[in-house]
Amino acid sequence: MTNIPINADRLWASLMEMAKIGATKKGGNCRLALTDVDKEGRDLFVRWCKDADCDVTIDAVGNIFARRPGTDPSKAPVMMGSHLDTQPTGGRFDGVLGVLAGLEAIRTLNDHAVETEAPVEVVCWTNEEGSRFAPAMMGSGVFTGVFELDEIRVKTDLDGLAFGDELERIGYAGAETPGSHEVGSYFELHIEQGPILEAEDRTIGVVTAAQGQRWYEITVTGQESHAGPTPMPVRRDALLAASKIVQEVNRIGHHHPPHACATVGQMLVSPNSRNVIPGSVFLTVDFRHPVDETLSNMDRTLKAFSATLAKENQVRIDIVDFWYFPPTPFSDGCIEAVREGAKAAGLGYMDIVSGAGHDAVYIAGVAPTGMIFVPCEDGISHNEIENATPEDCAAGCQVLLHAILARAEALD
Ligand code: HGY
Ligand code: MN
Ligand code: MN
Repeated sequence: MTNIPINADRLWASLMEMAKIGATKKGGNCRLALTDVDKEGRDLFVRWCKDADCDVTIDAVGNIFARRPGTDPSKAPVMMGSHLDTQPTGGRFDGVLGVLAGLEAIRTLNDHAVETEAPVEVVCWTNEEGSRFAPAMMGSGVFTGVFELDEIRVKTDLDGLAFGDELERIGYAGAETPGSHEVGSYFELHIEQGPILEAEDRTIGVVTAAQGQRWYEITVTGQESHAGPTPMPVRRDALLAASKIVQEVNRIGHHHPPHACATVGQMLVSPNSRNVIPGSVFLTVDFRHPVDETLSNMDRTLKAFSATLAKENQVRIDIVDFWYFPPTPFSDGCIEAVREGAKAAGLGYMDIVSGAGHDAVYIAGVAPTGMIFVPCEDGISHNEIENATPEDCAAGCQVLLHAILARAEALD
């Protein structure tokens, strides 16, 4: 039963149809969370789920649940999913593959009139990317109690628009209380977003864990003054100090090879005028590592460096610990179901730790959870050129179907 074939052409057609929404000139997607194009993508997904005879419910943070009934409605559902929102220069597969592969698995069960004891669901989590509204993984974070709904609703984007208002504006502030929805187990198919599977020539990544993350918001305050008459020795140049933080963040990343990652992704310079010495700089730092103690070490190093830098450069440096989650292991039962799925499909596979954060990290806190990776071209993601092959997408979907069928009869 677990080897019924998914419809690879239908999956690819759905991916390409969704990719038309928020399509960018370089062939990627821009569907920032809670924008009109995010709504358009959600609406299409909901329509497809209803066409597949699913019951669709939406919770108060906008998570969409599409349920295919099982023979025993008292059993908690086996859930699949990911996200439809993208980065501003995002690709056509990050998140989307997991949502539409879940839909394809349900369509395949319908095609073959397969009955499962437990209900099977596909979910679209709200604002996984954390680009327009930070932090990331908001929908799954509220669902699992990591974030309070009220604290998330008042988060604003760079234009001062609030999450809660935008969610209502697009019509996805649902009635269901986040977290009241049972989860028997959860599987997320995702592109790897890194180069390992391609380099090792494996089709399936059996994801054993996700590395931990620490996000910081740093404000450097110096003194604006005239770029002409202000002598170099008396300047309190916020951008000079900020640039030294950027260098140090990069050094910290290189200091813990091979897994540590350290990135400054956002920087806002004020007043951002070519003949004014910058008085203030806002920048973000993203640290990641699979070992929590190393992540703490990176944290301590950054803060010690910044304290010394502030004194030496006569600037003020405020560091906000903006977001943290520890390295997160996935459940042995789900990992084994993924491995069995890869073997049953005759696919090359390997264990892998996720460098990226995913909604599965939070769901792992409330239910047995597993992830499946497939390669993406040159390991590139969060980039409009992000690409995956129809064959790899289909292979990942086949393993997903196998894994959920194995669980839909026998839950942990
Ligand atoms: O940042 C991440 O790892 C994810 O793409 N939100
Ligand atoms: Mn993603
Ligand atoms: Mn992403």
